[in-house]
Amino acid sequence: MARPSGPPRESPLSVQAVPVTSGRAPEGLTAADRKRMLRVMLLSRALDERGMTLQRQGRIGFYVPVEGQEGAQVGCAVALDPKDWLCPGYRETAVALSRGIPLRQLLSQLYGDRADLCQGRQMPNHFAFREFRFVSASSPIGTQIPHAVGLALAARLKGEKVVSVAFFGDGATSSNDFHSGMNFAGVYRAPVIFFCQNNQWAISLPRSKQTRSETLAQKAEAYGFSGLQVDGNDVEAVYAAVKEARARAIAGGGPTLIEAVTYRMGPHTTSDDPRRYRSAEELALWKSRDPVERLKETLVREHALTEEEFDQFLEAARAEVAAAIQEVEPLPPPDPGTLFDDVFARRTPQLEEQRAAFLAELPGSGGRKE
Ligand SMILES: Cc1ncc(C[n+]2csc(CCOP(=O)(O)OP(=O)(O)O)c2C)c(N)n1
Ligand SMILES: [Mg+2]
Repeated sequence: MARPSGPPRESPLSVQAVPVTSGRAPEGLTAADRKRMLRVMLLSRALDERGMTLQRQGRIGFYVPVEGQEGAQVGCAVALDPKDWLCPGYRETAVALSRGIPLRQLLSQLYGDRADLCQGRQMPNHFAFREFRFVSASSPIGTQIPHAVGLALAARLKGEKVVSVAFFGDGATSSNDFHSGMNFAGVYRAPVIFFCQNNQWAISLPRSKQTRSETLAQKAEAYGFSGLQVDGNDVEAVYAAVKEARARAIAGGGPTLIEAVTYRMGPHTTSDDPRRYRSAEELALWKSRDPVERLKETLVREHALTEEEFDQFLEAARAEVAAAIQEVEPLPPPDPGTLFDDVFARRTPQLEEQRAAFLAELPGSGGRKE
């Protein structure tokens, strides 16, 4: 396994799984590609800014920020094929944006309005976009891991040259599903990438208390496949690591566990206050390793980007989010009658009966029946 070599390191940021020299993009990534990646990272950050305040203003009920993890998410998503399956958790908004899922659809899900594909039945941030192969986000920790393995095996049986990717956190490596999924994938050499964003915290539980293993990546060894640790705040390093894992999976070489070492700069969700369990110094240290700043600096150093252009990108991202909010916010909530849809392909007589009784109870229905 491509285990990080040498003694335990003081800073996980000294670990690089792939030799990506500063200022030189991995093969196949042009400056224009990296600027596009930067813009998606900024879009995610702009959405975070507004998502947090919309919740505080009572305009949406809940929000899960990505801030700090944009490099890991965008680096991974860009290295994939649009037909690859994505099995996300609740924090994969930048993955969704990278795949090209329209901002309006994400916002409609956050508002739970009539244009929301889930018709307001899911928690905010628990996206599902079938046409983008973005599987319904898992809230129970780790359940998406065996789902990804199953999708990978199904795709192989169908002769599709695709991989599936399970996105999960450091905390999920303690779940039963992580171990059963990893084992099954190892035994069947499933074309799957286990993409673990080690953001140092599982709500208030630090990485140091999650496991005695020196790295999360090394857990792959027990299941007989490759594990590697990559600097998750280096979008180019993540891209290269995922490209390599994908190529191996497609070639029949089996799964890879990638541990992207990163940091959740914001709260776990809008229901959390991280000041109660972590220090300002720790946050400041990781803010100095901000993946957005890092990519910006690289591009500026290469003369591929100017400070003014960066500011324009940020303003454009904020304007795009503001415009999408304006468009989505006036949309009405889902029609209550839709509650009985999507349970079965066709509503059963019992559901029809219940639906009619329910509609008749609605205020202003005047005993409405359909
Ligand atoms: C099976 C299960 N147990 C507990 C929870 C409560 N819970 C929600 S998020 C979370 C922490 C997950 O941490 P991690 O896997 O590191 O992901 P992160 O939130 O840091 O991205 C927990 C324990 C849950 N959702 N599901
Ligand atoms: Mg975590």
